[in-house]
Amino acid sequence: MKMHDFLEGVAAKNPAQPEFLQAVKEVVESVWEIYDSNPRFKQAKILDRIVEPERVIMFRVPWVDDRGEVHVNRGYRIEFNSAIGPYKGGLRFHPSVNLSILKFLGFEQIFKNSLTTLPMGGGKGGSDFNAKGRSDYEIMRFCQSFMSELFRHIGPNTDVPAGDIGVGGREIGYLFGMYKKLVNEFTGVLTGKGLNWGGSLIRPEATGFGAVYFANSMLGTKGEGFENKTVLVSGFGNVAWGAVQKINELGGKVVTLSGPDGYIYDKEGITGDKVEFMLEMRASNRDTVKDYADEFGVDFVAGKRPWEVKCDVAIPCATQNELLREDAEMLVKNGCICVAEGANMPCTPEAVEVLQESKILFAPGKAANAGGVATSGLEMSQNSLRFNWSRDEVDQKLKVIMKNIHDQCELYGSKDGYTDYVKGANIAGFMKVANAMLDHGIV
Ligand code: NDP
Ligand code: 2IT
Repeated sequence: MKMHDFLEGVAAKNPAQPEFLQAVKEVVESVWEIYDSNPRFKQAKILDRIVEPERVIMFRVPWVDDRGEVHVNRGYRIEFNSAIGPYKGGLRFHPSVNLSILKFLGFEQIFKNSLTTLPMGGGKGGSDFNAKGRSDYEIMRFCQSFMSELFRHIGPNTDVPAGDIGVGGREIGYLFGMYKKLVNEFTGVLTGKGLNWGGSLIRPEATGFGAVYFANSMLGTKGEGFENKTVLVSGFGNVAWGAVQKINELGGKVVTLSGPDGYIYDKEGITGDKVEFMLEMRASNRDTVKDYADEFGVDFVAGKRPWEVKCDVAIPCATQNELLREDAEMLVKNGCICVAEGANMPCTPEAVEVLQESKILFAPGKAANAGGVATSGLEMSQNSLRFNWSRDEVDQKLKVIMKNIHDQCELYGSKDGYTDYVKGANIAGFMKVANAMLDHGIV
């Protein structure tokens, strides 16, 4: 079979799932040559099986708001692949959530988790719940209702959810409380937990830290580092917050953040109290980054993304498809030398093409943002050991994992002096899962 025919088949089977098909196409293009030349993979139809989730769960989430009105949201859990470990991946609460977005995220998670070297399968879940303007009690009641169905599908050795957009420490707390009540067990069934009840040090910062460690390794291949670099960050959530801290620590200067309302430009750099203010913005449920401009008297550009600002490095940390072809062209024109995806699939395929053709350093999310789930894996290890590692121990392990992922990308993606991190990450992630699937027979 030709690759084109295979992709046509997946598209015909999954109509109206553009994000999922986008993610599948990228992986299949990277691994096709290896797949096609391996009779064992083909005979076992590994690719046909890997693009089909093992299980998709969809459920009703009814809840009552503070005024007594009843709302009904839709809940999901995609249990995509358990070849190398229990399903593992975040929960996203955002009004844009649908089956296509969660299947894309679950699919990416398979290869990302494989790259971490830890025993975790791939999964993702969430709901189209909109937290904007909601009170803490409303968020709590929603989380409780969501878990009152999800609990029967998950478990510390079955499926271990965590946070993603709209799900941070507060939401994980409400979800965990309900799980514990229903199952009557205290286990590490969720990651991103509070430090007093099984959480790991560094987990809140881990995705952003990991992305910056990864970008630092990329820069290192050119004899560069973050020192005195001007950096664009998008988003203002969990990942952006961790990235800003680590860039500051390594001597870089972050000059932008963004939200659904536009972006802020802070030419002095986002440091000190301004970094802490990001947490307030995220917790306010107001969903506007303009609050930062109002608080600190910096520029706010309504309705735009930050990619027009001159920079050395860009780390998109908001959401999928937020950096388009014309943005990539602008970055290259302005002298940007490195783009590392903190979010999942923030760059469109056209943007990736521009960046790679310009031979600037580009890393896909499944490699660059794997530090979050890797540290979730470390949280699971600590829970199993019934022990807590120090901040430094976790950070050291995270550094080693990110370095290892960088090495794997180089191993499988380097050719003629240029590293194609997309190809490298996809092949390295795929091989381990595909071989495990072969070992398990046709199941
Ligand atoms: P948060 O909810 O903490 O922050 C998300 C940020 O992105 C907010 O600024 C949010 O604004 C913005 N955003 C979300 N959707 C949109 C949209 N449709 N248009 C514009 N802005 C949007 O989430 P995280 O920081 O956890 O996640 C950010 C990205 O990183 C996501 O792609 C996620 O999948 C990825 N990621 C997260 C990991 C984690 O451990 N948390 C690990 C690896 C990757 P708003 O709230 O207004 O939508
Ligand atoms: O996209 C991701 O890797 C996450 N949202 C983190 C998943 C996890 O299980 O920690």
